[in-house]
Amino acid sequence: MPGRDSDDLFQALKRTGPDLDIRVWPDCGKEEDIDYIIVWNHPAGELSRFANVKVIASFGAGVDHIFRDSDLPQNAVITRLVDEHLGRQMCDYVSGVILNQRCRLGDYREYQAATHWFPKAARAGNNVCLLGLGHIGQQVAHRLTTLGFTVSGWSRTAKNISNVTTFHGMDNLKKAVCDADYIICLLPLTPQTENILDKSFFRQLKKGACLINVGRGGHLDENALLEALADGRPATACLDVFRTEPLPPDHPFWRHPAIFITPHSASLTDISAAANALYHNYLNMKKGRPLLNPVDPEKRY
Ligand code: OXD
Repeated sequence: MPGRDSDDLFQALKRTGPDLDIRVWPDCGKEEDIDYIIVWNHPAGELSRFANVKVIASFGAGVDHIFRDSDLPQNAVITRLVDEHLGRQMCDYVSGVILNQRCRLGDYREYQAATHWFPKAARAGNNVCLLGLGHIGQQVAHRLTTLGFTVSGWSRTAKNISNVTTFHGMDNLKKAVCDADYIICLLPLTPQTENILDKSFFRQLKKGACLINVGRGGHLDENALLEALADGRPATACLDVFRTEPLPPDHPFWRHPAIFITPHSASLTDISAAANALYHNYLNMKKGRPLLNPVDPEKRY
């Protein structure tokens, strides 16, 4: 996990599994000793030297950072993190953003600065469309229906989720999003979903819609968004993920009045929950039991 302090994870893993022999990259000792690797944004080509690795475990829900590397060990299974904390935080974030917009809290912040007393009705629009109906997407859908929103969702393959109108396949993307007041991208980043939020996508949106991207920066065509905002489809965007992170200081998104930015913080991996899940899967591997949350290398999620 280059650039990231892995000491907290090291300590948490040691507490969870005191018997573990843990090496922290780049001090890995003998490469052939290593059978389980935990990664986040590793340098491409680095994993292929571990000939005995059986599991490559993502230190997060996404695995696109692993597939960026075309030189992965042949027989290793890739796993992703699935835990309640990640889903819960995402539900809080998305519902927070939507309710904030609906109650116009951003406007009132500005009025306050100008000592301006100006009550306005809450913003209309109750339709939310989720792009991506995996584990976290379904949790978010449930939260939003509980809050009284009308929720629809779009995914690659057909899904049946109570209280959610579902669509699937590229041919139905337009139908899924055309009535939405809020569009939330929670898709995995794969060759099929890269740049899915492009010019033609924005043309399908309702005027005044709000885009929330909590998937990956690679889903979004950044120039297309800037043009689309000028046309009001969408009228606002809340972005948590970017092609380059941290977002460079001179990037136009920082100062755009219709863009709200958060620093890839919508849902942060909880160290002790992650250590438990990683150790549990490590034991599964050691005991020859099925691994939890394996990734399909064809689908890449
Ligand atoms: C993740 C993330 O994939 O933090 O878990 O983006």
